[in-house]
Amino acid sequence: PEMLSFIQGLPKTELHLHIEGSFEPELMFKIAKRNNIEIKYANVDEIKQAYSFNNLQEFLDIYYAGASVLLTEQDFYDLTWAYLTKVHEQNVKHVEIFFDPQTHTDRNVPFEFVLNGIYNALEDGQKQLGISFRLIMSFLRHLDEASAFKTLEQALPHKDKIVAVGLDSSEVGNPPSKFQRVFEKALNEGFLTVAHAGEEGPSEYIWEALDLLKVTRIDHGNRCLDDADLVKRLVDQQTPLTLCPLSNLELKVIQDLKEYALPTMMEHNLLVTINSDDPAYFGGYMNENFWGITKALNLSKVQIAELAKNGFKASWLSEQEKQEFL
Ligand code: ES4
Ligand code: ZN
Repeated sequence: PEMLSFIQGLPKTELHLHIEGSFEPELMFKIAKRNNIEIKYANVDEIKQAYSFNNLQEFLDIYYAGASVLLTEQDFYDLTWAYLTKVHEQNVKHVEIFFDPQTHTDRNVPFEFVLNGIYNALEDGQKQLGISFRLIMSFLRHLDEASAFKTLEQALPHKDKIVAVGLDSSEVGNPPSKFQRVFEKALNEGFLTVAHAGEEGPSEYIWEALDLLKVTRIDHGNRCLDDADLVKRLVDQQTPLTLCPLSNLELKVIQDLKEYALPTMMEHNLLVTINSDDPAYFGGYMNENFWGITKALNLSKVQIAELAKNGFKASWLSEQEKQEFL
């Protein structure tokens, strides 16, 4: 369809992407084989069958299991390179991606294998594919504060490579306040901060992310619509929300894309962006996310173009770098 080629042609950003969530079954089998690891599925079809989730936790259990075959620096390079070549085909010009070091360091994979594998691929992507990037280190919120502090210490020698810290994994019961002191140290060390908030958790968690963690963006943030004062705050400050439509659908945060509150958010003048979260698990990269909401909500070209531009506005590119796309 013509709308699909319009979406394809738009220069896009990706601001909410877990690199471990881009791990496609084909590559998972290849890497498991060369690392002599058995995976519990017989083939790619069986893996895809298993990707059916009723909530965030059901997904996370499978996502951590998948990531457990990643061992060497080359594995992390290959994972990241596969992602970059994929989004290059979709005209993505700039990415700001998460990695979850604790998922790997807890299995005794050295922090530097993870970081260097990912970072070297990002640098090659910049040179060979023209995709600019920023890297965000995300803490697993189901783990304790001490583990997050230890992870932050490991990142300190690599401030040239990591621009921000984030917060992901099981949201309900693990509020931003649990990591206030870790984020305070990260801020003092010069990192930007972001946090997943208001995906499954309540709007109070979004307030905490803003007030206690001093985040410059909210990842997801859907639940802000429950609180008019919060919406006003987000609009006044133009704090971006990194929305992930297919993720919300697959994790049953919403039951149908037709009920997605995106038009309401745009009417409120919230700075909303479209992202893929964990594309290998949720059935689509950037174009599929844009196409899904376009069909379900009957979006116009003007609206789609605005969403794509919002991605550049919400990014950490310099004002000068942004100008090319605004
Ligand atoms: C995640 Cl969708 C989502 N939510 C929270 N944490 C995550 N880690 C990877 N994907
Ligand atoms: Zn996420």
